[in-house]
Amino acid sequence: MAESTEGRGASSGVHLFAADLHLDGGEVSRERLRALIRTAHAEGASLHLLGDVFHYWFGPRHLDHPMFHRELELLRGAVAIGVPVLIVPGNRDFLLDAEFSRATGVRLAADATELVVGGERVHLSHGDLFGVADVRYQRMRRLLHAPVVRWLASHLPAAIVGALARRLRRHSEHVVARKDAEVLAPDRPSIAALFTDGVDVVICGHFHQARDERFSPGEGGGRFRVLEPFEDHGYYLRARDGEWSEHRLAAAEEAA
Ligand SMILES: [Mn+2]
Repeated sequence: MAESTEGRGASSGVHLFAADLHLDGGEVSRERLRALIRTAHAEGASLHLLGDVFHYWFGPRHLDHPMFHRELELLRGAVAIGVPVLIVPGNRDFLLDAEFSRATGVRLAADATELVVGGERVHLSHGDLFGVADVRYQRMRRLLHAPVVRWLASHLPAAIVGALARRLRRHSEHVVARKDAEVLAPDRPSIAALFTDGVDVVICGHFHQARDERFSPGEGGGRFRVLEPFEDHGYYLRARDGEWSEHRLAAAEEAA
């Protein structure tokens, strides 16, 4: 099981949030991760990565596979120089587990976690849990999150699990292509319920369509942000003492 970091970590300082890095072993995504870590280090910030950090992750055996060795080295290096890194696993990397944490020093959250930033309660998740209208997906998600799947993933030979992961990915792309936007839209009542419960800000990724919306008082009155996928232009959200700002690493890369 993922190590839970549930509970309200009250934290001061600078926080950077990014989602959907979709690291694929290629240089472009890896260099962008490097730039994000460099930025976090320069700002003395903690880094919160909201899922689909890896385009696919087929369990602890992936640690031995050369595909992500340099990415893992970058994450390990970040933690080693004092950048706290938290990952909330997404639908593509839900098999990230305690072995990954031990190997990298990255903290893992469960499905969702909460953080207090500048006095505000911030709810962090990948976002796939908000796709409740998607009954088939949620059924598949429950199946994939069963302990037996984790057990299998840590005991099957890497080649077999790798082939399974690739097949799953093809399946998921095939299914997503047929879905209409309505089904893929985040479920408002689920988010409003969090606001009603006292959450001030809900941040997620997953939907691949950026959004920044203030809910009405009748819907709990919080702020709902879907982050632009980091993989597009290196987008990240920055919070410092209640001040929020949006950035893109690509602009800095182009200026360099
Ligand atoms: Mn996703």
